[in-house]
Amino acid sequence: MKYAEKTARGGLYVVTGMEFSGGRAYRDVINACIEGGAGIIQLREKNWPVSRVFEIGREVREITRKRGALFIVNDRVDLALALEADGVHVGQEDLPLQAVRRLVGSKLIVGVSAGTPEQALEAERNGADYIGVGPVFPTETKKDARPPRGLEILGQVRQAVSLPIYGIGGIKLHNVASVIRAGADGAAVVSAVVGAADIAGAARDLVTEIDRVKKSNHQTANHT
Ligand code: TZP
Ligand code: MG
Repeated sequence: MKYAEKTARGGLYVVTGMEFSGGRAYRDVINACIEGGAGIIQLREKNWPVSRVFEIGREVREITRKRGALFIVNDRVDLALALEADGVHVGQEDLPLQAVRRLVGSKLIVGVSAGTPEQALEAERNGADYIGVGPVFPTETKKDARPPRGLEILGQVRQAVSLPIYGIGGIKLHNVASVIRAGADGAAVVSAVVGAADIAGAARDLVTEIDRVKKSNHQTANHT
């Protein structure tokens, strides 16, 4: 697949966190996410030794390649390259985007977390491919998360950049519609999918809801 074809365009983006998956095998969790319609899988295991993340990453690479989902590695450019991932995701406290770009060229998708429209704009100017915006709602998953920024931040970032935007933080089936209506192209979730009893079903419900709102946004846009 050429780089140009590998872009993050929105939809459901699942971020891993195996502590939420109740001991289920990584392979089964990833397969179920993709089965349910997740287009992007991010490998994010903050507390594991890199060697273990690498081992699991090889499995995730194999499954995502076979099934046509994008594979993004959190934080670590070296791991992303070593695993032949499709991309890497960096936050404001990771390696700066310009340094990441120098290392990966146009070979990898680079996603950046932004908590303000200014950070999002800077990321766009420096060559990010998509922006993760949050935390939108309160989350138990990221212990060091900043206070929730609410739906307003999505509208502000939407105004500031034209890149695809993914809302993240506390997104569930009952509030995902509001995230898309506020300006996000997609939703990034951990617990709503990885922690669900029926992972594929939870992913499918979120995808259906995202698609439904996008369709109605599109129709509204065409009639104004
Ligand atoms: N970054 C901002 S909030 C968050 C991350 C990784 C965690 C999101 O997890 P959940 O379970 O979807 O609230
Ligand atoms: Mg990070």
